[in-house]
Amino acid sequence: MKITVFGDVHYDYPNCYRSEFLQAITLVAPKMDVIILNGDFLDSTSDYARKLFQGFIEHAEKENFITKLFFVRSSSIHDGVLDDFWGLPMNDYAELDTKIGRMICVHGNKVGLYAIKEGEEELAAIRAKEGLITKPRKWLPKITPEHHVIFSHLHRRFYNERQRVYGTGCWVPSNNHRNEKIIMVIDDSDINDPIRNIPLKKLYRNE
Ligand SMILES: [Mn+2]
Repeated sequence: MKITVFGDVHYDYPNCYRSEFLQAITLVAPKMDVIILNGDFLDSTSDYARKLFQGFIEHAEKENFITKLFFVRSSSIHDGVLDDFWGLPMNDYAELDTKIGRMICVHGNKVGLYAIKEGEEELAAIRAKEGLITKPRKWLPKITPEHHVIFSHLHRRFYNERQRVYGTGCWVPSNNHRNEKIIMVIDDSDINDPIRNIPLKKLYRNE
């Protein structure tokens, strides 16, 4: 199974790398079985956000990847418009059963993930996963240490294979460019390197 995860797109935000995001998702979609949009897909609940979202859905229909999409909701502040599109598959998390183990995609705000200090985002995410294991949430499946947990929300890209904790980066400006325009691709048939963060530039080179 091939899965791609995009986090914190903030599609209607003025400085969103919107055309690059559209290029990235359109380029990877044909090779993917599932495309997870891991929360904060939108930035506001304005009419403009609704209109842009409608345009994105029409693009996904035209490019034949609409049936691959799954939306993970963050908050009503950012993802409130999604409620108007209740026909699309969406939930507060996505759980996937893969050959490399179970995988949970969730937006960090839902599970109390906040980085207090710059540079401690990965550690905060590891702690958040531990918190889910020791204090299971009613609305989430029971999380075990074996789960791969993919967080968005911090707008930081990180990858901790040992702890099975990952951060997705963002599609809006960040104080460090390495967090921007990241495509997370999971290929559970690739035993050596099943989870990769591919920067947009590299994606173009591989084509
Ligand atoms: Mn965000």
